[in-house]
Amino acid sequence: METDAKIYVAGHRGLVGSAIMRRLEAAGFNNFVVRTSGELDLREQAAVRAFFAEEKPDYVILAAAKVGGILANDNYPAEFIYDNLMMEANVIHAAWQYKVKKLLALGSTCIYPRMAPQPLREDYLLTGALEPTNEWYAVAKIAGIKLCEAYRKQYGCRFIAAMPTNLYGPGDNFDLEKSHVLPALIRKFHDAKSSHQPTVTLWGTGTPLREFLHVDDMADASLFLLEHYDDAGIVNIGVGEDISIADLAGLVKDVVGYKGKIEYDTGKPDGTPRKLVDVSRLNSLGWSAKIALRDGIEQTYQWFLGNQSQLRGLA
Ligand code: GFB
Repeated sequence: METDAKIYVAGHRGLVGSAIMRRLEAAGFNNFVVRTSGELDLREQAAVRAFFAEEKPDYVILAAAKVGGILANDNYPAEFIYDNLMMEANVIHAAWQYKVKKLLALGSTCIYPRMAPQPLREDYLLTGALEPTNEWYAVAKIAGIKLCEAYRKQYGCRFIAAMPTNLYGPGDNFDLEKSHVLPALIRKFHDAKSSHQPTVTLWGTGTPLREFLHVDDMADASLFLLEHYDDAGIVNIGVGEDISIADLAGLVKDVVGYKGKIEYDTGKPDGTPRKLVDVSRLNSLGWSAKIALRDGIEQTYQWFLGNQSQLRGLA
């Protein structure tokens, strides 16, 4: 990729998009085109086409999405399927129409069947029933994968799709109802420590296992794939190991320095028991994650402390 190539990062202010902007700038890229969701609603087909006609980007990274944790997915199914379907269809179609050189679409490991064998290999896609709490988001993300494959098959588009595991890091959403588990744990333990609360309540049973990839590793993998991968098959992005929610809570509690007790609201859903991805395809291409979980949590907590005024999701 030429350093002066025009790169459109859709979702440039989100958790992943902002990390990708940092990584591309660090690599010397200097020609970006970005739009906030207020400036360009990616659900509006005409607006997306007009944007592509005007800007004609060389590369597109589709990091814009309607995202959220297990409760948000369960409570807002129509928004999760409609918004994500419309954004993907509009951006991918316009990328073909305006001859984008390469496009990277980002999905999620929730696309895999709830009870698929672990670790999850890319070829397990569509081999079984989805996890009920996020099947709407998953179907939308699977559609994004199929859009990339179809435009490659029919038009020869160099559109690739990557499936990251659960992500965390600076720029995350800390809203306690809509966020993912790791930022929720940071906020809950921090608030309980600051206000001397004796207990912190977490959701579910604490027994599910989750894999966590720092968003800076995700951004590095995204640039790696843009430069070195050009095929129809999806590529998992992960660290290759997972941790129980209970053990993760213990880790975050220790990093934050909270001394109280943890209890579980089993009225809240656990979601899929496990979703550890097989990262051998990406590793064989020459990339592997570098940021250890405890280091990543410590770095994220320091960022959380230093950015209280601009945190997303703090009421
Ligand atoms: O991160 P999370 O919301 O989403 O939940 P998923 C992970 C696990 O943490 C679940 C538990 O078992 C939750 O019950 N958990 C415990 C909590 N306490 C909390 C809490 O305070 N907040 C949250 N959010 N969880 C998402 C999908 O699934 O994974 C999305 O719904 C997306 O579509 C994302 O794919 C990556 O990992 O279960």
